[in-house]
Amino acid sequence: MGASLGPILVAIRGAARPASPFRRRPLALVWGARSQGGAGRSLGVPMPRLVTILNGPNLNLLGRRQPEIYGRETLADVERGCAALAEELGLRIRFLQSNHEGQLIDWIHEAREEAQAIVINPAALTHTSVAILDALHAFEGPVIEVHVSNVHRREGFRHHSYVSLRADGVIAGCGTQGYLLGLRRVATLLAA
Ligand code: DHK
Repeated sequence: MGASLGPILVAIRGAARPASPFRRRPLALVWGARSQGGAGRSLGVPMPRLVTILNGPNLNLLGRRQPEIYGRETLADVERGCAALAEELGLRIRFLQSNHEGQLIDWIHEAREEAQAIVINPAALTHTSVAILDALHAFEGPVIEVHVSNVHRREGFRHHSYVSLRADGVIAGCGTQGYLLGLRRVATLLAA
């Protein structure tokens, strides 16, 4: 039994429930670690679903730039809060930030392969990026758009969102709590 076969991924509960737009992929995966010292202990344990949380330009400065608009919580604070809530909800997160549109698109493509849902604050790219919209159209699971500030109470150019054409839900003006609300919504949609 010394051979290390690595994790085994097994799809379970495929088609029994009525069709939901978010059930095109298997509901859950079971992973069995015959290696990694697990000795099969995790066989049969459902692997938590992965939610990719994406942050666009300038959000690395959250908590320091325009705190009167975006608040004083940093992105690291937000990540910690999301990780704690995700655990409570039985989810995993991959939390990412980039100032570069192409990098965000690459991460959306990666999410196609590995994640069951996306929570995205595209920041200023919300209002300009058809490319991010197209990438999100290529993603099959739920997408929740988050804005820390109430974009509708701000300059006119922030009132239009390309991403909203794809998003299953939009949260704006709830501060950084919007990310947590987004995660909760994702959990609901994935369980529906
Ligand atoms: C963040 C930004 O950086 C702005 O460009 C958007 C969004 C709003 C937010 O509220 O999180 O217009």
